[in-house]
Order: sequence, then C-alpha cells, then structure tokens
Amino acid sequence: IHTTLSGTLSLEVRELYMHRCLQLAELGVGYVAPNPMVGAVLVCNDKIIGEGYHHRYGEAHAEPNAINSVKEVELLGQSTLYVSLEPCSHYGKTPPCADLIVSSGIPRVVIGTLDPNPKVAGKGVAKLRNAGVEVIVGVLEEECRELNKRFFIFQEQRRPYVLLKWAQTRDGFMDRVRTDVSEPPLQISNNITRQLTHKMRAENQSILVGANTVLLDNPSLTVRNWSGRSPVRIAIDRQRRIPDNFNLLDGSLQTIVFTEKDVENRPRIEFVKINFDSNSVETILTELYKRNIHSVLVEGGPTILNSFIDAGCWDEANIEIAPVRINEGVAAPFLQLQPVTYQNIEGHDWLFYKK
Ligand code: AOF
Ligand code: ZN
Repeated sequence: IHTTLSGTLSLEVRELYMHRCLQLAELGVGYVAPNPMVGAVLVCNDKIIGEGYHHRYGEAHAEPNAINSVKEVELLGQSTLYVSLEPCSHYGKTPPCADLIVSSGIPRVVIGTLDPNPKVAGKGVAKLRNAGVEVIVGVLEEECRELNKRFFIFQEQRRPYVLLKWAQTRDGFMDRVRTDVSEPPLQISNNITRQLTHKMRAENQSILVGANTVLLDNPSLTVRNWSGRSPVRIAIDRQRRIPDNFNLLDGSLQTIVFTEKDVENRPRIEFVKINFDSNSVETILTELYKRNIHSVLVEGGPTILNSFIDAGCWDEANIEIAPVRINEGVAAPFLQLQPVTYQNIEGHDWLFYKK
C-alpha cells in the first residue's frame, strides 16, 4: 500500500477504503430511508483510525459518527476521510458535515459520489475546497450510486424507485382463478424465496397492492421473516371496496389508500383521492414523492403490475418462477426484455430485470 507525500493516493488504496465505506453504509439498510446509506472511514498512515455510518433516519450522519469514533484525536490533522457520499452542506436534521470536517482539521477527503439532493449537489465539495481541504471525487462511483439507487432516482426524477415483484408458475400463472378469501391462494414460493420476499419488503420504504389482491388474500404486508422496519402499506382501491375489518385497515402501520371516493382519514390511514381516468400511475408516484417515500415494491396483482409496466413506470423487476404447471389461472405479466441476472434457488428460477 503506497501513499505519496504529495497527497495522491494510488487507485487501489482509494478503492480499498471506499469498499469499507460501502460495507459500513449497508449496515443502515432498512433504517435510514428516505435518506441514503452512507459509510465513512478515517485513515492515518495506512491505518483505519475511525469508522462510522448513518444508522437511522433523523440521526447522525456517517461523518460525525466516524470522527467521534477516533480515540487519538490529534491524528485527525493528518488523516484522510473516505466517505461514500458527498458530505452535506445544509442544516437538515443535523448540522452540515462539511463544517464538522473543516473544524476537525481533516486535510483530505475522498468522496465516492456527489449527493444528488439539490440542497447539497456539489455545495459540500465547494465548502470543503474553499476551506482548503483537498477533495477527490469519484471513487467506486458506480457502486456508490448502485447502493443508493432508490435515493438517486428519488432525488433526480422526483418519484420513488419502483420495484416490481411477482411469483409465477413455469407456464405463466400467478394464481388459480379464485373468487374470495375462503379459497387459499396457490403457494408458489418456497421457504427461501418467501424469506427473500420479506427481505425485499424490509429494504423498501413502501409496498403497493391492488384492491383485488387485498380482497382475495387479506394480506397484512408486514415484514416477518427478516429484520427491519415494515414498509408503508399502499392499496389502490378505486371504488373503496376494502372492508374495514381487513388487516390492511387495522391502523397498526402507516397506510395510504388511493381512491376516487371522498373518505375521511383515520389514525395512521390516509385516503388520497385521485383521478383514475388519466396517468393514474404517474399521479400515485407523485403523491408518494410528496410524502417523502423513496421506494415502492409493487407486489400485485396482475392488473396493478401491468398498469406500471404499460405506463413504463418501473426500475427493476424480480420474478420468481416455480417448477410447476397449472395449465390455467390468472396470467402473470410478461416483460419483453432479457433478464440481467438469473439465479436458481432450490429449484425456483429468480430473474432480475432492469428497465
Ligand atoms: C451526509 N452524510 O451520512 C448522509 C447524508 O435530514 P438530514 O439532516 O438527515 O439530511 C438528509 C440529507 O443529507 C439527505 O437527503 C442527503 O442529501 C444527505 N445525507 N449526508 O453528509 C450522511 N446520510
Ligand atoms: Zn451530513
């Protein structure tokens, strides 16, 4: 590992420490949204002397956590701070990290990628440089953006990141044809893929289903087989058909119902009246953006999934295919695309698509 006196660091060294930042950042998964996951390390003479990450929405950012973890404070003046996202320059829930870096006397900062949040967007770097801090931007940039793909789409496109998710049989059906909750749904997932679905719920800030799915399955849409927060529940219930005694309306979690009827809000349940006649998918995404929701997992059923696909409003799709055939039933959506990755999980195919 080689660090020159002029302050230029070899590429491997920068990437090594940035990898550590990304590892740390990921520890905040499921708890920081709609903020980004961010990790930071302080390095002095090729040794990590401090580490930190953003633990929870509303709490300290990665940089103060890393700086406060340093025991030998006198070393800060000779250290390099690595951080996966540009340090903030604004007063949000916490004071600007750029100011703290300057006042701590840290002479050099290596940044993974710029912050797309218009309140920051280059101003953090400017603040550091104006104070005489040496700044390098763009180390493992693609990885840093990928880790916070939800945050980047949310900030840059002013809408939540949209993930489609469904399970189907080998011959393309999501379920048998059913009329109500008295008939149990077809079990397509196995234990492992069911757990993966709960992991996806914990990783996203909201989960969306249509009224038909609610009426047929009475789902609770909570995270059960994984750690992390349960997502905000969202139902599209144009005619306001979901009965009050259904799990989704039990008021135990923040819930949003999109409908064309006038309905009074209740504790933790918001009824949002929208026009379903044109661009309803875009309207819904804009309403979620306004509520600071940075990602939405669309879990079904086929009508809702197809409306997102037809509107072109999605970012990725995860499709599970079980090795069974049922010959007839509720048709799954179809994507005219090649998957980006393919896995086999105990005999079930798991296809991952990007739009
Ligand atoms: C950083 N380090 O670890 C994170 C940053 O409401 P606040 O004060 O928590 O500010 C949230 C914004 O700060 C968020 O939208 C993003 O632009 C930035 N996140 N910045 O310097 C961090 N998590
Ligand atoms: Zn900050």
